[in-house]
Amino acid sequence: MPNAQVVPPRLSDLATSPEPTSRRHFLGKSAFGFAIGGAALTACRDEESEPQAGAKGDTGTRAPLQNPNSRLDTALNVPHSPSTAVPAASPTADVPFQRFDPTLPPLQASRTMQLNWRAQEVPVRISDNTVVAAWTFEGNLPGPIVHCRVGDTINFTLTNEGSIPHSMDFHAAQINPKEAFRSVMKGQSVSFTFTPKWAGAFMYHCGSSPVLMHIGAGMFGAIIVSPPTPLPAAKEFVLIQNEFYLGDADASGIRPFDYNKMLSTSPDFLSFNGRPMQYIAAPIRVKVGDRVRFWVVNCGPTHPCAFHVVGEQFDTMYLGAPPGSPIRGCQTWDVAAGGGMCFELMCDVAGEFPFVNHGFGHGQKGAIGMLVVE
Ligand SMILES: [Cu+2]
Repeated sequence: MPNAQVVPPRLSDLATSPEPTSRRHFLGKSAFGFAIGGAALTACRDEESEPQAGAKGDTGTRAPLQNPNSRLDTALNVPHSPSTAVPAASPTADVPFQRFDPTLPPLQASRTMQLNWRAQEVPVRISDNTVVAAWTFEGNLPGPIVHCRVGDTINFTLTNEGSIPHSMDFHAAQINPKEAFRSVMKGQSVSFTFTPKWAGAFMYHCGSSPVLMHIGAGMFGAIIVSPPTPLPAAKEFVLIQNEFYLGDADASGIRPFDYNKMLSTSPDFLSFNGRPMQYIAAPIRVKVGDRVRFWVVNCGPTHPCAFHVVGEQFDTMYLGAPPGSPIRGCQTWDVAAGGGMCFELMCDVAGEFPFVNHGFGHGQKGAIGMLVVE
């Protein structure tokens, strides 16, 4: 079921889970040698700010949703005041956790796609104890997964409902960025049309200045372009890696994104599809005999993703646009920040197979999930 409600992992629990038979424990103590816990997650736990009891409901006031670094956006040199212009946010208790469905959406029959999206600044729950003040496309982090074909016509319109300038940059487009990817102010829209020329897994993101802040605060996602001739039948999933650089929680328990931390390039958490370790709590499930195709897009904003599936090998990994340039028998491949690649494996062994960023300083901060083959 898409976006089914599940109990998300507490990031802090993963360091201390006492349950000897749980998947968390399996990951924490497994012989694979990538113990969850230890210094990295202890540091995360220490830095996490739990919502203060009573602080979010006693007065009935609603804290403004703001990223202090929004003032750094000078793309259009228009002064703005986040403290008055940003809409009020709900207390964190009102923000539900939703597992991000990794399933690649089916292709639509029409060869023309109309996308009317909104840039919105809204809180997003990334774990049961962390809500972030996200800047989003369509109210979620990542934005919607787009699936189209080479040669399709994509008519795109972005309407800015946020308080500061936003924009859209599709890596699948060949277009004059100065015109199409320009920033628009609150209440304004920008429209453009493009036709993907190459198959592959492509990033999209807000390109407003400073780009680091807009990507880092949640304005990113994936557009998957299938080749003209369909690839072999497979269970297809999209994994979008991102990093979180967070400040301390405000009175309502919402954590802003921290631009100086982004510049430092030492993230608090990473994730696949916007929720650290969500596919440990609710794994991706397939059957023995299934071919699995992972479209991995690394939205960064900074670090690479050394994509690997523990206990498996990729029989095919496409270095360029699928089905061209296949690499056979690959164990791990780096997906650069701003890049995307397509990995395939045959699930002919049953079991629980962790998929990870094998750069484990990042994997242990949340870029890890579980593929269950039944
Ligand atoms: Cu933006």
